[in-house]
Amino acid sequence: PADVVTIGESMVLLQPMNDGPLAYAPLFTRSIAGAESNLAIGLSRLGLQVRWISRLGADPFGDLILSTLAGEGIDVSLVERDPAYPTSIYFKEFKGYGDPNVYYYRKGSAVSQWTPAHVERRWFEGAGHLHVTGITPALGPATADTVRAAMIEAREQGLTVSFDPNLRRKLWSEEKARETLLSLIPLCDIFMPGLEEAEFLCGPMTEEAYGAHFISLGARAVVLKLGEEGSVGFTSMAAVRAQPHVVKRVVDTVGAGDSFAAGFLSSWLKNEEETDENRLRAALERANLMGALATQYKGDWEGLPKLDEVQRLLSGGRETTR
Ligand code: KDG
Repeated sequence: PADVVTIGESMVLLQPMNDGPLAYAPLFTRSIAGAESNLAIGLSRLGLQVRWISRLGADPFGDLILSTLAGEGIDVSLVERDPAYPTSIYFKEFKGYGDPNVYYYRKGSAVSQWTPAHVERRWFEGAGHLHVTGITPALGPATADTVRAAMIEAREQGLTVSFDPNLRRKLWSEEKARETLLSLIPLCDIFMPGLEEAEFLCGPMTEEAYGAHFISLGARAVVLKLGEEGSVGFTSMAAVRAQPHVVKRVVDTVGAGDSFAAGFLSSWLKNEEETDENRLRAALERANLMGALATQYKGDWEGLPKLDEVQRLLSGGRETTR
């Protein structure tokens, strides 16, 4: 049985070997990426059982994604292959400063064809929690309704649900994004936006006001990611601020939010008997560490830690390196 089910699209990722304009990049490394599978890898490395639900083309890149995720111990047995539509790809462009640019080639992908009719009871069977992001709703004409149907079905089966808005402006208009993302909040238990995403959704407010607002929309817990400032979490009973885990240099920010979410959920889901305050504190501390560690390598998930490393870093223990 799965602790966590997650639903979304993964792509083959081509990263230039050197920084600079993509147009002049002759050499690439090839990997895979996708917000939900990044989270799945993070959770699996932390010892949780994870099922990844998706669609892939019946093509070699689909094979690569499946075998990579299976190699990370993730249950991919319910992933569909569609011979009529391809597996997506995306490129990063490192400028030598700031966040990398990304270029998507994912219109008309196998996932873009998802409709609510694809949602199956067995996706959620035996599982305790569903994680979705705001990327999937942007991918095709009926993918927002598919995510909505999945959230409803999961809740009917007794799962809790987390939702990371993961705003991707390159995928849809601001109006559509705002309307759709706001409409999904009442279907989640844990809402995890970044500060800029919260502002995009509701306009400028204090952190406390964002917490109260998203709770009034139906979320039980709200987690605000503050980047280099750490994070804050809110429930109706508690408000907790967690200091950032400071790193010397940031190599690649892409994937940090997914790693943060994996850190948060891996702790939150295992600490049900704790008070809201203790539960939030432990989950935010682990989330901050995981988010920071994800920025230390190029690639969206390769640098994610295993459980013993996380425990050692959180307890201040020393590493035996040789
Ligand atoms: O959060 C990281 C993801 O954005 C990245 O891995 C690729 O899923 C992806 C996307 O749609 O940007």
